[in-house]
Amino acid sequence: MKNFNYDTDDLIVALATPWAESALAIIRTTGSGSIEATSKVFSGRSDLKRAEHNKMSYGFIVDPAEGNKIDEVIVAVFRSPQGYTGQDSTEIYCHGSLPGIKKILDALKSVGFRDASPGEFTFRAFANGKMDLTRAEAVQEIVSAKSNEAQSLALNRLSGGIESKINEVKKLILDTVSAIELQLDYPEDEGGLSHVPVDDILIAQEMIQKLLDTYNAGKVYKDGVKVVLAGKTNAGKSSLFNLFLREDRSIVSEVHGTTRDYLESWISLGGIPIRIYDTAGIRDASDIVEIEGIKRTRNIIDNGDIILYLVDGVLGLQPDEEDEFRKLGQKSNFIPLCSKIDIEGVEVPSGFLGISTVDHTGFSQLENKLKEMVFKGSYIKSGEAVIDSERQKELLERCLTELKLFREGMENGIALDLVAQDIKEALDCLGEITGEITTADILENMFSQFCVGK
Ligand SMILES: Nc1nc2c(ncn2[C@@H]2O[C@H](COP(=O)(O)OP(=O)(O)OP(=O)(O)O)[C@@H](O)[C@H]2O)c(=O)[nH]1
Ligand SMILES: [Mg+2]
Repeated sequence: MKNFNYDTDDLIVALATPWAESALAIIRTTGSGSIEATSKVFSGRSDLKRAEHNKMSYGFIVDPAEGNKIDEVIVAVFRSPQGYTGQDSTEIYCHGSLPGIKKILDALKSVGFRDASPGEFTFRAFANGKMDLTRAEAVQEIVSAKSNEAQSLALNRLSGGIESKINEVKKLILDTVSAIELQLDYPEDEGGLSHVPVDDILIAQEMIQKLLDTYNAGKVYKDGVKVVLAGKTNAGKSSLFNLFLREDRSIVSEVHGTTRDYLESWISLGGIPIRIYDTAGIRDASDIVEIEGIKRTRNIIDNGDIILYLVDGVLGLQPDEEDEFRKLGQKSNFIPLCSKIDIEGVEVPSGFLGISTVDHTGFSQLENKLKEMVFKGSYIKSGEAVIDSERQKELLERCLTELKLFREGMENGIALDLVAQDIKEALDCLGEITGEITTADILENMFSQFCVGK
């Protein structure tokens, strides 16, 4: 941990709320001596230096040199080893004025604070043993969650859902490791290898596999699903895009080629964050702007998770789109839609889902079909520990491989000191997940993705 360039002893400060005009803003500080340092820029009825843990003090932030008032504030004090980081910390609740925030930050920097790097507060919490790595990862996930469900799943991880599952597995493996070590130390002991609880390893493997099975669903909640609206010009893509968003976001008109670039937006469908794209209608274009728009559209379609292909219900499938339609139809994540079915005489061809953006016919069926496709039947039960971090997934897979090697080794009568190596490596993988074993690179990579102030 020494090479990791986040110092854990100095005084850091950051704005924890967005850098924007608002009713209130929160500036947080941490580091040993941060309460004393904050008190140098605070003037109130009571002495901040003597404030108890978890207590609020009303007063003013003042310029430490001149003593001029900068803002009227409330300061919360958190004393080591309590509080988020485990170090002395303060939180300043001030007015959300940009010049005011800047003056407070400058005043704090003049008394010894420096700007915090991304994730530095959480890193200190981890370094001081306030949380393991799975919880630290969950902190950022909770901040960036894009749907109710994603937020709840992250909250479960933050409360230690993954950590406790990993610890259960770890306990099973540890029991086996101890039995092996005993056997290695006293090989003459009666009972021999029968003392090694190999069946526990089978249970551990099953538990890890169960956790791994939650990865895809977890990833869906975290990263969302890319849904692309595609089709010829005037098919009704932008109208449907607006219906999903429930706002007039994309321009709709009877002019062919209205949408020339793609638009994207986030929506939540039954808790699943969906990134939905409206695209330029596909046709033989001569205008260079439209040609570029269609090129981008094809790129978006190639990278989409689910394609909703609209065929104009009035015109039916056109000869010049048949190839495109057939090609896309080979993808498993393709939903053909027949638009404008409110218009008299429009008939929905077989295999198509009819939809109208005027009277919303077919819209809830479309939503259900999308949900079905996203989960392929594997819904997550609420309260279940779900992994969505690539890092955790890779480590669990490695752990599983090592356990398999260990069991094969035992079955094939490989020397005990050799199979012991496999099982210890499996244990190390679990240690890396929770952060007991870790390298500077892993930490740097993880915490640098955090927001400043977290
Ligand atoms: N009656 C009816 N008209 C629709 C429906 N959906 C779209 N329209 C009309 O069809 C025309 C084209 O709609 P858009 O949503 O702009 O079509 P688009 O596919 O985005 O077209 P481009 O941007 O040109 O590719 C507009 O005049 C819409 O009002 C529908 O469900 N029913
Ligand atoms: Mg459009």
